[in-house]
Amino acid sequence: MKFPLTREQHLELYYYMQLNRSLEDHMVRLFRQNKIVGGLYSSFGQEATSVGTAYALEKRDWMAPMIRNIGSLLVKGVPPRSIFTQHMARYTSPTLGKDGTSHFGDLENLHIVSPISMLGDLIPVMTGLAMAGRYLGQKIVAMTWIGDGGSSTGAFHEGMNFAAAQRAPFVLVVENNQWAYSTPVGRQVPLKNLVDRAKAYGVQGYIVDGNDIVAVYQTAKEAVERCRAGEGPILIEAKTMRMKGHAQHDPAEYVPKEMVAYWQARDPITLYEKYLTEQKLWDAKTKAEMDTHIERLLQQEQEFAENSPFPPPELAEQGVYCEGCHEIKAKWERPIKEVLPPKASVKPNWTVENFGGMDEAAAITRQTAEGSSDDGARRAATRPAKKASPVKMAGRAKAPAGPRGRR
Ligand SMILES: Cc1ncc(C[n+]2csc(CCOP(=O)(O)OP(=O)(O)O)c2C)c(N)n1
Ligand SMILES: [Mg+2]
Repeated sequence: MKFPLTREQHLELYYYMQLNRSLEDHMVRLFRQNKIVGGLYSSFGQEATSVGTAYALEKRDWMAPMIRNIGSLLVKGVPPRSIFTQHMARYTSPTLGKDGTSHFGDLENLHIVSPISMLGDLIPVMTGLAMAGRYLGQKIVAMTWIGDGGSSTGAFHEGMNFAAAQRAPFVLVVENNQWAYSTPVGRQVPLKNLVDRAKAYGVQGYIVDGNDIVAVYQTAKEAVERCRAGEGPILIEAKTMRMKGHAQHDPAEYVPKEMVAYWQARDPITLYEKYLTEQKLWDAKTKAEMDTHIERLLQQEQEFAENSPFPPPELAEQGVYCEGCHEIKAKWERPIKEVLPPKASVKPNWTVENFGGMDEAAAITRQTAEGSSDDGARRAATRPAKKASPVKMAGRAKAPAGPRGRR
């Protein structure tokens, strides 16, 4: 599937990536001035993954960003001032100064679920959200992101199995940025490609060059639309690189210099600038205008944040405990009788075809053992009855020449 982008959309992708990077530059300066409360995490080098995946979502869709997804927040419509004020714990921030980093959501308008610090936990949450949307007939898709490290948590596996079993319209983006704190991915996962995790749950998997914004967008868009069409969850592995330390405190001296150089040559913004020029989608004047606009906007937004007050002390005890929320009654969209556990007289609307006994496994063994080695037969016997999900390659894996060569 191809999802053609207009010139405006191409430029918008640049705008969000550059806004993402410049906003974080501003915040690094604020951090050094001691104006950021708490940690500051960088998505430098990962902008294409954040922006390209979120850009595939529609307004009605839902997302739950993680700490390195400021780009996704911007695409979904969060103004930079919310990100500044939030990091600076100001009263004007989405959490009124109560929480830091990008730990905020917007359930009313933008359909953003707040991040959860416990890695992996957003997967079952967003699966539930996707199921709720389907139940309400909304045709929505839910998306969240997880790191290479987070893909080894129990919640990841439980959540993916849950999503797969429920065929939830849910897209999981695994941002393989090569590091989890100081642990390289090869030291904590015995897989070359994290997309292989998808096979374990019988779901579709895509692998994409996470630094190639158009490839990321095309892949994410296809995944989102297939989910919306009811094909069940999809896992996307985006290969990218965490170009800074885990957070500001970490100089990341454990990262080999050659590795940094390798990825520097694949900087997503530089590659995309080259692509836009080669495709004649912009010229130096357009770029300069966009960059000036971004800088001006960020200066205004930062000023707003710096001039905002800190929260009043009494706020600390407000909004902590339930304020009548337990009195809210469920609003049943279907007759309650219809959705409660089925009565004995209700026929199940599915049929059980595979009884799961050894007979079937033995049949597969017999079939495949003919002419193959014992080992092959044994492997075949453990193979699921249905074909394992195909893994699709997209992006630089196919187009080594970079964004230019993607089509
Ligand atoms: C369940 C859980 N275990 C440990 C942590 C502590 N922790 C926070 S970030 C992080 C590293 C995550 O690495 P990765 O998932 O690769 O994401 P990245 O930082 O590279 O974006 C860890 C271990 C946590 N937040 N939750
Ligand atoms: Mg990582």
